[in-house]
Amino acid sequence: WHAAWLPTAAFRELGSRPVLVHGDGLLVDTVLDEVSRACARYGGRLWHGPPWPVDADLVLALRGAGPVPNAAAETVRLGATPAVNGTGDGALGDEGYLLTRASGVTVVLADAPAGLLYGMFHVVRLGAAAFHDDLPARRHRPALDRRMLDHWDNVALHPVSGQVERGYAGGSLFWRDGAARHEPARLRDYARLLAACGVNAICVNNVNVHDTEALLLTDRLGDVAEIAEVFRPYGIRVHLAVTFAAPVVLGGLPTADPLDERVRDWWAAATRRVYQRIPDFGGYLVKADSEGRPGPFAYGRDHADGANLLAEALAPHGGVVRWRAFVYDHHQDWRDRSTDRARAAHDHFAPLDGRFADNVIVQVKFGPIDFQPREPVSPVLAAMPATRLAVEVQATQEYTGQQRHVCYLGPWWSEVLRFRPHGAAGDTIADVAGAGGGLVAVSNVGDDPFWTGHPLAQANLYAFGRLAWDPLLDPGAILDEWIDLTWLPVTSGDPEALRRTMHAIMDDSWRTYERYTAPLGVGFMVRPGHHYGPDVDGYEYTQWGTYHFADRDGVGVDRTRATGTGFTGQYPPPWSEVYESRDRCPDELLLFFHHVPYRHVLHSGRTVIQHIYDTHFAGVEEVAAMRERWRLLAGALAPAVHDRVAERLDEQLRSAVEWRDQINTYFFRKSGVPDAHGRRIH
Ligand code: BDP
Repeated sequence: WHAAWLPTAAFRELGSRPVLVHGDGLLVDTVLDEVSRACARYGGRLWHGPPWPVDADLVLALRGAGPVPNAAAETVRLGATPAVNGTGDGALGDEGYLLTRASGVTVVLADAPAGLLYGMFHVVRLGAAAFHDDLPARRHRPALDRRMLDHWDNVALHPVSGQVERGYAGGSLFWRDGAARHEPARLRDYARLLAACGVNAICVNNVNVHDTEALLLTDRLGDVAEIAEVFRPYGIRVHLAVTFAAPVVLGGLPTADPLDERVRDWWAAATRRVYQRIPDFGGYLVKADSEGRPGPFAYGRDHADGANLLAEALAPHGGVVRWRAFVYDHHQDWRDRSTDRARAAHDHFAPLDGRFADNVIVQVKFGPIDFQPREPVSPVLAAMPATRLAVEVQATQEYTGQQRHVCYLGPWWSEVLRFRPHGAAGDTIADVAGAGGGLVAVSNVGDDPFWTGHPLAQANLYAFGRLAWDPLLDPGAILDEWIDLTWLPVTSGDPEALRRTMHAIMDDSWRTYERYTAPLGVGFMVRPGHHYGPDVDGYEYTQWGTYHFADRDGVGVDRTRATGTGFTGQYPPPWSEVYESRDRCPDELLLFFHHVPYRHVLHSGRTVIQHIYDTHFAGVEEVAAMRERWRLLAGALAPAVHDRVAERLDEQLRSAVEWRDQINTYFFRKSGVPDAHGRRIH
């Protein structure tokens, strides 16, 4: 499997002096393995002491694990002083490290083995810069302790969702046709990639837990233990999605009522068995009372009752239950204007704030609907201060081009993470996630030779890990790291030209995607079922919700308190007021919150209808330009990877044209307003 960031690249920079690794344990063995692979490839010498040679290029040392090499000893003294990091007491935590230069030696110092591993990957990212004497001494710690990827992988091939639900990168890395794949070598490479970008947790099966998958908790636990074995040396804890009905479907009980003694005992016993096999098991992930999954409602109980039941079983072992807030009625009557899918999560969960056990994490999709290319941030994230909340994003590109379109999501996630739901003086979404729940992405990886189907979609996986580690990183800089690690080692052309081209194609690709798809935050104009390509009215008159309300006069969903569904009232000020007001609402979300006439004038000065035409023409032109740029790289990259991207850009252009034409025609016919620039609309 090809062209993914190569965790050994920086070792090219090593000179003739050895690399000293200090410390013991499973994760230190991983560091040793990384360094010896690098030395085998690029030259250099690994030294695992003590005793220590006097000189070295790089020292990776555990503080408090006996005598350390000279340069590290100097750093230990530095590490104790707050001046080094400027912010705190020098504590490095379980995953942090100090990176510095001391007496011409690069030093990584950690208190725990995971810190050493992350520190080593940092050196790799820096490349030559890690060995310059002006390397600043800095302490690094993740902003979010929990950085998780959820795989929506089925063990058995599912008749509707296939091997991987919403998977666009081939089959599952873990499962095939009803059984575990038992391919540890490839899994190890995957674990290595994940650790290299900072991910420390995975869930190995689909949130929609079907019959075969339910058995992972019991009869098939051995398969999960085997996966955990591979991920453990990379500091990654394995989680399992479980069905709330497990006591019935697996335990033979007549009920799964969370308040029933037998049910509680069943979960306690099942969980005990899990920890016997997997002592560092992370916990459970649950989709309950959502899109047909079983849940506590059947017993007249609420989500706190349900989540606390599993929390109680996990607590003695240090596990967490991740309970998803993606709960809405998918059997709505489209004629009933009082139902609003956007409201559902807040309606269900906000009243439960304070009732969840300490080891419950309520996992909230970043937006109120469903991973659209543009949505406001979910108001649930501002409404549950007494609950640990995780923010869920979707790396798999269900609604963002399905890994056939280039759509670099770093800027979008960054915008979400920097959003301040309580206004300028309040916390960011990153702070909310940092308070205990962390960041989660639905994985975009499969058994495709390029890991992610579209080779450029690897950037989303990488950016996810990096933003989960530090949500304030600049997405452009993350892309730069990714280009450096992934592409520069495999190009035969001019590296700077390659870098420029990659940036030109990817930097703004999410906004390009937004331009040629559903306009101004209205969302969901996709083909029903598979969700690829345009179908403006595809969902409009179905049970799944009503999304755009376009008529001859205007378009958009009235979600105001004054005249609409009242959704704006779920936000705290100032956003409740900003979104309520048609004049103050940001352009990009206007149609999410308001139904407006086609000639309504945006802040940009354009009318809504003209905005629709202009952005759709522009979006297609941008894709055509991307395709041209990529062509220029032929010859600089291996044909297999160049062709794969070229093929997908052809499809992206075809699809963008289709989007443009359907959206423009639809709104031209509805509104009767011609394009101000006289362009042809069919
Ligand atoms: C939707 C997907 C569906 C998932 C669901 C979820 O279309 O396949 O099961 O989200 O998050 O976006 O549970």
